[in-house]
Amino acid sequence: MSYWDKEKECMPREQLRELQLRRLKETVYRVYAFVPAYKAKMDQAGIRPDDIKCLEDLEKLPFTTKQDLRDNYPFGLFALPMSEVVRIHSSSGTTGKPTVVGYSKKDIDTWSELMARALTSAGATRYSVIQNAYGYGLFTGGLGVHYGAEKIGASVIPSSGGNTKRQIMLMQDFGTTELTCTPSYVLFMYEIMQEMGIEPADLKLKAGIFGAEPWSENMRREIENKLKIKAYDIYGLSEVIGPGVAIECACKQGLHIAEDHFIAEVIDPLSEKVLDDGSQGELVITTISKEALPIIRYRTRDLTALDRNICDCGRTHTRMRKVLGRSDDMVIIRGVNVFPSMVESVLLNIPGVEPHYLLIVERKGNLDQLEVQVEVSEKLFSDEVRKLEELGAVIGKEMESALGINAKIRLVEPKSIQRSEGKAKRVIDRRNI
Ligand code: DLL
Repeated sequence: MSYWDKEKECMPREQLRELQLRRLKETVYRVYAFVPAYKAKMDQAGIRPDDIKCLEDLEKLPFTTKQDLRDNYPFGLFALPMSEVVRIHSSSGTTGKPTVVGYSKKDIDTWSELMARALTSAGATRYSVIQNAYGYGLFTGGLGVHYGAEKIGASVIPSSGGNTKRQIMLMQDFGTTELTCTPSYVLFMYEIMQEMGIEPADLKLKAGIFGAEPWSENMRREIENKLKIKAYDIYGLSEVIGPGVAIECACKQGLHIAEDHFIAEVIDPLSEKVLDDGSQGELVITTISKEALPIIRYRTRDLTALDRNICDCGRTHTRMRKVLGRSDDMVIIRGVNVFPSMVESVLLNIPGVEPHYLLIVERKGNLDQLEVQVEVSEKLFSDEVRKLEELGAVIGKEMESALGINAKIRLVEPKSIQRSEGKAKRVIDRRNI
């Protein structure tokens, strides 16, 4: 087992809770004093900073949502003057104004530390050659990973997203040992490798640190088998800091949340009540060390469950289950909640099915219909129609028994579904148009 900062990562829980409480109190005082929008919300809820006396008091504080960030666009939630802000990132968002986040010098240090921990947890060292194919720019993936990789002293290749043939050439020529990108992008890279006649065994690649979008255990198996590497899940979001909020260790039994910097809760998204550990709900995060943009009880919209048991790796930080999906990506088909990752899990258990799929939702009359487009292997596609029909029927049946929904299955030609160099788009919802 390798740790970047064993003292912090394996800190006894009592000590960790003390640290969290101290930092939480400081954060609440700071936002109350310096961010008018937080003061207004707390005043409205009748809470004063002094009311936070123990960690359980966190529940008394109001939630923060993406809407709050939008309402205070661009810098209204910053707790520092712009002269102290050294970096601005932003996430595009599909509708409306982007979400803007800011960092002080210390925030950048914290973030780099967290990314150093994350990369070390996935086995990277100063001898690693890390190819960072997360997009550089306003997206937090590129620069977030970059600073952490430099911090551990690895050799970083800032390849950013795209230009896939060049990515593969770099991997070959520079001897990349760790690859960082989205899970959908690594699968696309694999296809191009095949076209170029390059076998994973020809490469030095040992591990990948994949995140920024949901991916199932079956997808992990697919990536590990195809690329012959270990695939680790990394989680994060711009509003909280970026990548590095949570990372898997070698045990791969959930992602350790960096609890010396964040407090995690899981709530029922409807009643907004805090749920017990182990129950699935929406992840809510409070930052307790951020300076420029502290955020209180941020509703991530990501669905997961928490496990506070100490992990076999020795880390004491709470683990979150692999994210099932974002509530925004959930489609409700005739009353059944369906996440793309659930469909993915079913599909990837069926031989002949490729890990490329798309969910299309339409409303016909008053009825919602789900079509799942699935790519099949080259071999199968050129086979008899009867075989394809049989496969379609098998997928339909598996989907019905696993998810309880009746979907139209459309088998499509290999490589016909659009590939992604960043976050994959898995759902097209035509109901709103
Ligand atoms: O995606 C930060 C990041 C970059 C994470 C690189 C990991 C690696 P945003 O663009 O703000 O930030 O998007 C955050 O992406 O709320 C989740 O819905 C989703 N997400 C991020 N990591 C995972 C993951 C970055 N490992 C949003 N599994 C989050 C599932 C993830 N979903």
